[in-house]
Amino acid sequence: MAPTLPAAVGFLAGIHQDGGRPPQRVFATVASRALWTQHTAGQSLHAVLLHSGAPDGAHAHARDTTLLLAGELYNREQLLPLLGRTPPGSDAALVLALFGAYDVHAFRLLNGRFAALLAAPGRAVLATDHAGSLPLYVSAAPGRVLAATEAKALRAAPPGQPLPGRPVRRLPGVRQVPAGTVLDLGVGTGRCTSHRTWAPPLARRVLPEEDAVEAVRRALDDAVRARVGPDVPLVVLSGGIDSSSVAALAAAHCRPAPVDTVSMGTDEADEFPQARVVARHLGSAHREVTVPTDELLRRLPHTVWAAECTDPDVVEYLLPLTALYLRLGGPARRILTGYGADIPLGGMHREDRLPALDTAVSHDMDTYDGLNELTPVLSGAAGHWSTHPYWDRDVLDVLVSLEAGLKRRHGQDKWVLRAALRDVLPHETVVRPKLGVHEGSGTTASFTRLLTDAGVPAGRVRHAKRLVVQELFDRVVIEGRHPDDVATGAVVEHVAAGLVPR
Ligand code: AMP
Ligand code: PCX
Ligand code: MG
Repeated sequence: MAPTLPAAVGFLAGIHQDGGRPPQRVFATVASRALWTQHTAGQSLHAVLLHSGAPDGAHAHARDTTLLLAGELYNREQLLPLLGRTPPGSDAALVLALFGAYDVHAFRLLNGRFAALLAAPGRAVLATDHAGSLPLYVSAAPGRVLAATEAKALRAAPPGQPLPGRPVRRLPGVRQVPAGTVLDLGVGTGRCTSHRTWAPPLARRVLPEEDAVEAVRRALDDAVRARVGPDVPLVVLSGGIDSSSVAALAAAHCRPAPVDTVSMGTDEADEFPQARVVARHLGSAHREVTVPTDELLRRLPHTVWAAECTDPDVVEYLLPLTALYLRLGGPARRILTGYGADIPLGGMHREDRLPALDTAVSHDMDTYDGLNELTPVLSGAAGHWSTHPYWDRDVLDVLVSLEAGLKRRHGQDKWVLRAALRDVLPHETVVRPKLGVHEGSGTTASFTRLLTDAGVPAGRVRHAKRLVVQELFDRVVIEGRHPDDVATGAVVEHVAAGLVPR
């Protein structure tokens, strides 16, 4: 039986021409670690793989080239015929074989959730999936390249040279490899060439309603099927159209076994009744988890530690999910979410004007990179593996490119998705407008109250949230402290005390 989790869920690796070794092996991801070293053609590769029992599937070797792959591919069947020989067993072997045939352009072929490092004589190739959904960080200087799936693993790296990519707060030598990008580095020279392998569609397609509905249904069904895995997965279910659609399609793929679903609420707010309607309709094995608000707020450091994100809005979206993952317990699970549907569909945009909707979609598709919203480390900090069907490459291509009038239609938001799933969900679920997870769980309200209780004026709450998140980032990423040792309350007090009156 294939394992539930990918062969590896993260790594730290160093390629050195002078016998050096990579620094810090600190990760938020909870997993077993496999260490290995390889010497080829005057350079050494030291790697730490984070895995769940079968690390050999995460690296592949051919002649003098080695590939490390964290994560997984979702279009293996499409790719296998390209190779025409004995099918490579693991995703890493498949990517290495494709690299042999296409070089860096192999990464244009992949639909997956992965970060990859390829070491060849004098050459280090780093690649992210189309969405950068598994973050990848790099630090390089002539003679050495360090790469890791968590920035904190590189926090003590010696100074690096300028590289393309996103700067990381207070880590001057470290860059985040952009989404859908391959960096091709000369290990000896430090010279770097960057190749973009995916970009969000800019054009919009005009389709008859039924064709759009069918395209969405087919793409989403394929994406869910590719992510279900060998065991029954767990779907994090709010009862909104996004996660309910994923749960319905996953349930269909698992039948006759019931799919597992879980809903999260707090002592202040929940959407349990709405989720229950869906769970009952699908016959899922459903669980409700109530996280007390003080525990929720104590998970702020864990959220920043896992996501390595300094955007306060995004941290607010991710906090309730992180708190839920940390409460799940039990063996490692494959978790499916509805996260990300609102970005290509303009679901957070609650008004009728189509130009404003497409402005929101275009803006969000221009700005997602580096936010780490989809990072598997959020669930990885609890030993689980999450995956998000709406950010499947093919689903995203379809959803982004539909003209805005298919997204907002007949007075409904996300109309095309609602229409695509109407035969497998209760009518009330199909038509229900929904709050975001940060609202439905009371997260935004309780974080705001924490700040106002500490004396932050209402008009400065947004600014204060930004400062709190930055300070948490400095404690748990830059200084490398464990989030259990960082008190949200103390950071809030510090920020509140430091706010200069306006
Ligand atoms: P949202 O778009 O705000 O519904 O949140 C993104 C995703 O997070 C949803 O599609 C669900 O998969 C998950 N989620 C949101 N709220 C909850 C909840 N209360 N319990 C469990 N999962 C949730
Ligand atoms: N979401 C959204 C994503 C939030 C917006 N992110 C962005 N613009 N990069 C979703 O699931 O699509 C909620 C809570 O809604 C998180
Ligand atoms: Mg949603």
